[in-house]
Amino acid sequence: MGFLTDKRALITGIASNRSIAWGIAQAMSNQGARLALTYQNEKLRPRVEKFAQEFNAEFVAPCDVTTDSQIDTLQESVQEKWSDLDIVVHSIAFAPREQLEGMYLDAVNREGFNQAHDISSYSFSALARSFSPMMHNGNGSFLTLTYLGAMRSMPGYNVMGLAKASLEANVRYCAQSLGNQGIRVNAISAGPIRTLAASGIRGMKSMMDYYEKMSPLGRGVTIEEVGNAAAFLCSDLASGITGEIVYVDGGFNSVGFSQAML
Ligand code: NAD
Ligand code: 0WE
Repeated sequence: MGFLTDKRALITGIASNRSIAWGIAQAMSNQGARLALTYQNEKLRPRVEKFAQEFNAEFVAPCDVTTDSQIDTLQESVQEKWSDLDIVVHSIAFAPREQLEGMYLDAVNREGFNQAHDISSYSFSALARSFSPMMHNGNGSFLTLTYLGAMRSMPGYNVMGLAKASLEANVRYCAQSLGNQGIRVNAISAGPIRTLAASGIRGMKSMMDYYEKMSPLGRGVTIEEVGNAAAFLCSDLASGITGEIVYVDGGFNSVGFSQAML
């Protein structure tokens, strides 16, 4: 018997078997959760359908979070299939690629700013508003994924850092909004992991090397480790935790300087 036995979890953001959402789906499934997976577009559909089979997920459904009607349609199909819901995982971020290069002030513009904030932060509120009424049994849980670039400036992360700062505030405001219904809202701030979203980023190799040297654990973190923390945070074991940003980063954020750098 896992600690998520019979919990129904809706998981967004799987694009490959390296996706953080894939690690979360696996960990939740290992703990006995019942899964539903969403895919962003038709290109990703066959892949997500294959993963759904592997995780024994009960259904898959499309959801591009830039469109209100797709969120509404997703809510209707989850309502129809399950009627109750326990867990929603938001593992979605996007900024136009040219925003993630060079100096922040050279890259940022109104459209890039708006798109990053819309997809990476607003969409979390939209899902919280849409799915919280389905969390009937008084211990529902929302989870999103953030990055240290919300708190510290990082070369190239640029407008995504502002969007993640907004997302982290979003976690606290959603926690306030939903607390009286017993619904908890948290985020995991993960260390850098080689996923599609981290591919083709200039300087990623040196950032990962520095991170391995600086973090107390002396290594990177895996999607399995993020998945396990996610499973815990969305379980009744974490019933006292809400509005929180939990770092799963090998301790990198806690360090000023490391022995290995001397
Ligand atoms: P990924 O590329 O596997 O996942 C990103 C997902 O976002 C994809 O599944 C994509 O389909 C989805 N997405 C983008 N735009 C969307 C839209 N309009 N509608 C619906 N879905 C959309 O990469 P990942 O690293 O697993 O990213 C997942 C989350 O983890 C993101 O929020 C990311 O910021 C966060 N994160 C990643 C790292 C890292 O180093 N990889 C570190 C900390 C936090
Ligand atoms: O949140 C992220 C990346 C999110 C992301 C990635 C892409 C690549 C493809 C958002 N939008 C896009 N748009 C694309 O067109 N991470 C935490 C991973 C990441 O991205 C960085 C990092 C790290 C770490 C960008 C610069 C510096 C560090």
